[in-house]
Amino acid sequence: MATLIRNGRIVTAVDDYAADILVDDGCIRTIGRELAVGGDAEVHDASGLLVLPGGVDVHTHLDLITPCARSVDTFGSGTKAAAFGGTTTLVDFCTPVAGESPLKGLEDWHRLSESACVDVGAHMILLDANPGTLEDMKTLIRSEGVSSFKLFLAYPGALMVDDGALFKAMRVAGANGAMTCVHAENGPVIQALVQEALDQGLTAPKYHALTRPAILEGEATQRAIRLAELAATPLYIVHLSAAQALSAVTEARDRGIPVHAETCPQYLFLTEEEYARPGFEPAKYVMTPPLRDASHQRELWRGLQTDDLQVVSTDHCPFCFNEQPYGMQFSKQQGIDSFSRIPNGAPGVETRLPLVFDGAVVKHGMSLNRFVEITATAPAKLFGLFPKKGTIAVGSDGDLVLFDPGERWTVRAADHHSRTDYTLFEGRVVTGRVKKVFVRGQCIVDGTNWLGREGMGQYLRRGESGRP
Ligand code: DUC
Ligand code: ZN
Ligand code: ZN
Repeated sequence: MATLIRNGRIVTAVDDYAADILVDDGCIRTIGRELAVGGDAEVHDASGLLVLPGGVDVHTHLDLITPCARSVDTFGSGTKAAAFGGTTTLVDFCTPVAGESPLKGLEDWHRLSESACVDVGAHMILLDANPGTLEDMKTLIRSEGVSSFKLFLAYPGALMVDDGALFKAMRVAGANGAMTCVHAENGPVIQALVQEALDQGLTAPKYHALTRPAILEGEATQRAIRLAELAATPLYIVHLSAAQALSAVTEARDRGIPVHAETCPQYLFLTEEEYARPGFEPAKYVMTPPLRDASHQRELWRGLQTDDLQVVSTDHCPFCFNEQPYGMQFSKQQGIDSFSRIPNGAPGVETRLPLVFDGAVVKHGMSLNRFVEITATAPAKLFGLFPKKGTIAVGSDGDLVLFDPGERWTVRAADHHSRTDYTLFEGRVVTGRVKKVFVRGQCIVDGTNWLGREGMGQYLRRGESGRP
């Protein structure tokens, strides 16, 4: 069935104009004035609303299973939350079991992701760079549509790789059209600081932040950039939170090195003051990297304006604050006696678009085009999804968001669709609200009504990554 969206103000990363959009068979067929359609088309009036490309969030951890904890959103619940927040494409991190082939990890990820309500692609996390793993990288790029890999410079003994392994993986990625994503923190030094704190009996959640200082994010970011430069590969720094890390990225970009970076709403809107909340409540804000002081925030906003930062994604990695209803495995309460056992991560997939609109466009005067670029177009381009995703153009998927730029509303966890029992932004009043969401022409969100279904999301085989 065809879908016609009438009378909207279409905003892409480069355009801003009034027109109708006709979507047929999942794709945008025609864009024009006063389009005529047959009586069987579904017609939506977008008068007074912005028509945006569906949001693209390239950093989520749905149904993440680790030896200690499991993220609480399934692909069904997490993608439904994403849809209500105007995000119609996710690239989720596939985390293989240590010692197992990444190909086996992807098989398991596919099984879990069958319940997705919006379209999803996968990045692959690499836990080593053994000859077999390096071969698997090529298979993943060529045959599975996985064109990006994440490696950790943090978490020794669990996820961390050494510099040699990172360099080997970078070389394979660079030679085969893939992006290397890096979690940039100096793991061994953090480990020493954590041990020092624990030895002194300092176990409260705030010590999570105090043992992961910004300087160690800056150091690891600088190191990753230098290695990428030598390996001649595009690099993407995930969840950048610190001014020192941003200045390393800026310096490299100024020299023409293909370094890219994302930040996340939590780093743009929240500060380390959250760790002074009473009792165990700061555990809600235990994420990695941790929240920083306001001076970092100012730099991040500058970076978004100047394109030193290209993307705002969420790092949606949700755990419940309370043990119930899902059990301890899904809960922050595991760390009640020690910050070192609090699962790292927070929810955010449902609030990204409105929060960034409010912060960037309403409060920082960012153009609507740049807002679309950092939330949809740039991530789609960098990760091999453009122009199928990330824009409104003839031939692109009919993934569209009708957005009211003037509606003021209050963020409440009780209204959310994630299985998490809290939001980082409880009580925050924002301007700008998602009204309707379409995936490949099908209206799946209409105000507060859910019209989508689990399993309707498609797997996204991605093309070459790393080209802006
Ligand atoms: N890194 C992530 O990307 N997400 C959750 C925790 C972490 O360390
Ligand atoms: Zn990370
Ligand atoms: Zn993450």
